[in-house]
Amino acid sequence: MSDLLDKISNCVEFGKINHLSPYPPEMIGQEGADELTQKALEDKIAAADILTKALVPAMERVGKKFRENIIFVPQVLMSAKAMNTALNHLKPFFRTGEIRRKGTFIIGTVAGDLHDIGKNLVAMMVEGNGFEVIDLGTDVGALKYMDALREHPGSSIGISALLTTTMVNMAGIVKEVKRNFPDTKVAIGGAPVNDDFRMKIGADFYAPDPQGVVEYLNAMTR
Ligand code: B1M
Repeated sequence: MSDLLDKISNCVEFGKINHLSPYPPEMIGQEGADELTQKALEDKIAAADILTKALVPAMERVGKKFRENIIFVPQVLMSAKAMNTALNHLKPFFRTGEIRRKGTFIIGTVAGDLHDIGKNLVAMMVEGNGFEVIDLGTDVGALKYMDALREHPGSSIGISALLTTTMVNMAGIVKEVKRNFPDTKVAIGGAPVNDDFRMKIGADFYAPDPQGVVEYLNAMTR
């Protein structure tokens, strides 16, 4: 069993989606996350084990390598694709409750801002670490966050900004969220923001990279 889980984990870490996928070149012709996850389920390996012993540790390794500049955005995207392919096989088990998410994370790019590459990376890494992710997209204001929080009570939220002209819009979102849902934890990130700004607007956490968000959310679920 652990051999199959190790193989799935490797496929996610190195971005091997399926048998036909030409990436990574050194794994050409090998089975990918798609076939191996299917095989694991047919071998009666618990879906929860596939998630917690193969996918989550793989995405953790990806997050750390990205943080240390060992890998870059394209490799993270391939890993996320492989992870999503595997997750598709696990979806029925989430629906039946056989496997549970660690929590729900609502993320968006702040109002006025259309940059979404960093936000998408954060969303993928958080999902790959076992959380449900509600991605509100770009140009997201306080109202959308409120609606999402009403629909998914108890969630944490994340706000991304890439412009010095839009980062200031985070303040209004944090204020409204804290006024209406005082227990909601708010994480912020993106190139122009830092921890000083986080303190100024009353958000709970600043992360410079996706792995930081994952570590924060994990710490809160313990
Ligand atoms: Co724009 N842009 N752009 N742009 N763009 C920047 C950000 C800019 C720095 C370029 C420059 O001038 N050198 C500059 C901002 C300057 C400033 O504010 N100080 C800029 C500008 C000015 C603009 C426009 C105003 C240009 C114009 O129209 N005159 C315009 C604004 C449009 C709008 O949003 N309203 C604009 C438009 C665009 C495109 C649409 C063309 C495109 C966006 C495409 C897209 O996202 N789908 C674009 C791009 C691609 C960039 C650059 C080149 C790359 C941004 C990016 O994706 N980086 C950027 C210059 C640069 O960075 N070299 C630039 C890769 C990404 C992985 O990094 O998003 O930082 P990043 O995310 C990181 C971390 O920040 C962190 O994790 C990620 C991974 O490490 N992170 C979080 C991000 N969100 C997080 C949230 C968290 C935690 C961590 O917790 C919740």
